[in-house]
Amino acid sequence: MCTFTASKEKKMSKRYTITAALPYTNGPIHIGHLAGVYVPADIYARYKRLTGNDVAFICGSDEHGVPITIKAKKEGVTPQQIVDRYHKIIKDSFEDFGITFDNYSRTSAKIHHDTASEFFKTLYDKNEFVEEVSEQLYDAEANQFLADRFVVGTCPKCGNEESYGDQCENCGTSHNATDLINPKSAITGNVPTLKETKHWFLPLNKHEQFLKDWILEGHKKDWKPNVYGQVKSWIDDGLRPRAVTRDLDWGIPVPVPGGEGKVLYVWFDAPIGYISATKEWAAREGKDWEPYWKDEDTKLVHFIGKDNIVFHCIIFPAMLKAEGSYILPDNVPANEFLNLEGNKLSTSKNWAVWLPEYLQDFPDKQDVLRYALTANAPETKDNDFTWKDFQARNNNELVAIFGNFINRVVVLTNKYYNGVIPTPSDFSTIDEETLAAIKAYPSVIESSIERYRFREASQELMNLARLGNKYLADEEPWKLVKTDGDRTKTIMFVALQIASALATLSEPFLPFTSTKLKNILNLSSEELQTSWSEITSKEILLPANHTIGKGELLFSKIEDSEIQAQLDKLEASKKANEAANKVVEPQKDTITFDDFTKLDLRVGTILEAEKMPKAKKLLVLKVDTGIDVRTIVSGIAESFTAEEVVGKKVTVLVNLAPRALRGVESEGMILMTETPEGKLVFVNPDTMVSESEAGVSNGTSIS
Ligand code: B3M
Ligand code: ZN
Repeated sequence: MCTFTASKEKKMSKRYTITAALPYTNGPIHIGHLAGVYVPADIYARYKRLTGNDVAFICGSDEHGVPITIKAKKEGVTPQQIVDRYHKIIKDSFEDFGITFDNYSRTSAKIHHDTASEFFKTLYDKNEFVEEVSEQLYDAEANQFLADRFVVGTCPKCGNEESYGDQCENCGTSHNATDLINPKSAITGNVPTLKETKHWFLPLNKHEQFLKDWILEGHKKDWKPNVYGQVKSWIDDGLRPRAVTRDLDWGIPVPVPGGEGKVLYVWFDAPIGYISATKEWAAREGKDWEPYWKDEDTKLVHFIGKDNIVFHCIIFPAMLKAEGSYILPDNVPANEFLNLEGNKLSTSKNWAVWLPEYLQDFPDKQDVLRYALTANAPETKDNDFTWKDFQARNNNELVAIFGNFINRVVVLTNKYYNGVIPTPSDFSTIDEETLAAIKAYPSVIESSIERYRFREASQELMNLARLGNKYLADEEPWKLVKTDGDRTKTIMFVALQIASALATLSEPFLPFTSTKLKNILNLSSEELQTSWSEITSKEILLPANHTIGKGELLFSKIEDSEIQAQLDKLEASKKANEAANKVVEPQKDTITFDDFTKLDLRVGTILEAEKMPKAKKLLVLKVDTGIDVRTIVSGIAESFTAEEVVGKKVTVLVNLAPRALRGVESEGMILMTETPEGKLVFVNPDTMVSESEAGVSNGTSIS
């Protein structure tokens, strides 16, 4: 549908290469990814197509890198199995969610390996790398170098104790693994040693002046302050050479002499993935890929999250500049982070709303999530997603404003005129004003989108629906229909023009709704569709005598119970996490086997028991140990009464030195242990399972 409306655009078409960060293929997509990257990128791409531009919207799976190797190790499968699994899950969920990539590729594809290798070789041949043998962190036990996420330590910049080797997720700083304070291997937990190895470095220092001129001078005004600020602080700190190769076995082999057994750093190959995915798409479409990356008239825009800023604004541009034949990004509108119900989103803690699960729970509500995430997008600061807000955005805005307006227009048109749009008579001042207001919306929304303010843009769209509701509420056609047929026709005609504009303007934000609405308004032919710019230029959007379809609800209310079910799911994740992270009292010092054999443990039977006078905790027991009957004073009176212990079989330590308690000599000890809930129980010989059955011994074993 977007293609034929686009063809009607008179405006000069421009070429756009729009990229969205390639997700790591070690888990599904969650709402943080959607809000930060994919929803704004899709709004932008749809809008650019709709306004008649030539768009390549590019993404794909980032299938190299340590996170994937770690996941594979954890599951005992190969990295290829991991990426095959998640590539499919991610790709399918993007499609179901209506993200309109022109190509969703993957970095394990041959075209990508070839493109990245060639890129590396070009820089190598141009002497753009510095080759250096240096000492890198090494885990002797795991027999491997510790690059990137294989090493964890304290961030030299912010003090976060869980920084990765290449980047701190807390402050976003990107560093060399050897910069970490107190590094530890993520594989064995060992303190790494240093070992010499050769790598190729991209001398970022060499590109410092160019980066200063291009970004600090050239993009001060048009780049978002959060992006500009991060880049500036990086450059101000001074740029250093960055290793772009790694001693790992999963990745693209280093294609030059001496590169055997080494691979390209994932952040070297991944952004080249945008180029290979464009090539793959162009080949499929019978197009030439090069103008999309090499023509100065092409506008290149990278949509990313804030943790990717340095790679897209400093390292990748330095690579492109060094190569020499590529254009540079026009803008990198990175978003901040989205939190969930007040806590950081976390894959490992399962604190997330996963897209595949969302699509299962709310199969026809893609637009609701798109809208909730856009209206509350973390554009200038971190933001919080709450299920209550999600519900409110749906019930109070999509249902009560947008849906309600369309429903009233469609129901009344069907009721009064059998669905045939009436011919208006003279327009009143309010009609004229309303029709003029509609014409202003495309440029109002456009201005927000051009500044990457998608929240604002989505609110302007909602304002048009608000305007429609207010118009109907003020003009009250349902009252006038009894007294003034002509006036009613004019009102309904004007209201239908608003509905038609909403059908077009909602497309980038609410694509499923837009399609539904076009169907309801019966806008199947190209003639009847209004393009973005025609909303402003055309006198009339929906002509009289056109017959619209029957009503169909665009949105439906989300009930409290549905929200509660989602909150319960999160609560369950929290509980599971707490259980997994429960701090257990550290065990006592290790004893030797000899120590253990000194214990003489016997099975005994309690023959008599009585409370020790004036002692809360003590019972005085007579125990038959099999060798004798002896007195044992035991501190169990708070857990058991004297009556309930008589007759019990117990485990007795019989060679403990006798000691007097409150004047009674105790000649041994009854073994007790605690359940995980902290309840005291006997180590009961009758119910004891064998060690092999139990997996672990509960602290005593009787030989
Ligand atoms: N895969 C990082 C991420 O998922 C990385 C982006 C690559 S874009 C070239 O956050
Ligand atoms: Zn940090």
